[in-house]
Amino acid sequence: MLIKKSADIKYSEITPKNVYLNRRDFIATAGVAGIGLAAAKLVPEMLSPELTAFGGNKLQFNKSDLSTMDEEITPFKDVTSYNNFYEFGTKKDEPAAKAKDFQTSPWTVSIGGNVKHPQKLDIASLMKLSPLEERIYRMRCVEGWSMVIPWIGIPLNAVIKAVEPKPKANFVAFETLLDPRQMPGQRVRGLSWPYTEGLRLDEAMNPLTILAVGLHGERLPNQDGAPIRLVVPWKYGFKGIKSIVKISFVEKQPPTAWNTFAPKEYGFYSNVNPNVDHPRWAQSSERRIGEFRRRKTLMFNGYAEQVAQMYSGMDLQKNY
Ligand SMILES: Nc1nc2c(c(=O)[nH]1)N[C@H]1C(S)=C(S)[C@@H](COP(=O)(O)O)O[C@H]1N2
Ligand SMILES: [Mo]
Repeated sequence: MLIKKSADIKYSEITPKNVYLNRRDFIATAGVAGIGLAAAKLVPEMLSPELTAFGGNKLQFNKSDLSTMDEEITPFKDVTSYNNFYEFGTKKDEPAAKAKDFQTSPWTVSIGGNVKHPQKLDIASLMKLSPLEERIYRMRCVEGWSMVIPWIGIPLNAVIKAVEPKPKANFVAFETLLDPRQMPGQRVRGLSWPYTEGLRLDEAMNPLTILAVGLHGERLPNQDGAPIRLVVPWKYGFKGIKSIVKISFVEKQPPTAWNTFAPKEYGFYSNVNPNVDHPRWAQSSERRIGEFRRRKTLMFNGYAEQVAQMYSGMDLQKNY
């Protein structure tokens, strides 16, 4: 399947059953915008993606029981204004400012390598692989700050089951879009572009691992990795690669952006671990965005019960 112009995409493709515009919202705003109510009732199926902006970016989703429920959610404002997305600059406020016009539609993710069914999927087809779920997760950046984010997405294992990995698929490699024209950070020296990340197949299959397409009830803002990004809550934030265009199933541990840049500082696994310090700073505590006190960082970011068994027998001082 080739990348189609948005005008060629049928509504059935861009809007699967489990994720469509919140119709009540659409009708309400359509009224305000001066579009007749009768027409609004008839035409949502025929709207172009541009027009759907009237209805906002609301997503329909189920609430997952894998959510972390006992912590205060970080406000939308903070989640969307304090970002790391080096393609749009290295300062925390740059992605929000510089990714404003980033084109995320149409968008295709190619999935291949050692799989029985390689494919190129648009975002809508990817979302159709599984009902959208909200997953509230603690997120911990290697720099020492953390947030609690209500992500919306699908389990990565739904994608993996659909493409059926072959026996040689031991790792999953991810790539961000390479487009220096749109991404000013890719025009300067730093990380090697495109940004890459990787997981072991069992980590990718873990029920906690999701591909996110939204947060706080809405489609992902560009600065948070639109239209689709990885979320692995027991690993440092940089494993959560943004704006993914390629997923490949490979035999050997794939190169990853930060590990290639500074292998002594950022390992392949990068599991949140208060007992393994970064060479230049401790990892034993963190500051939740919006708070001043420091919290103790938890082993596997508090998700040990769900993930620790994947690393039993591994030396986590060596495999940081
Ligand atoms: N493509 C890409 N993905 C990326 C990054 C990046 O610079 N480029 N930064 C990572 C880092 S260091 C973090 S902490 C998280 C931040 O995600 P957020 O801005 O949505 O909180 O994105 C990760 N994903
Ligand atoms: Mo990070």
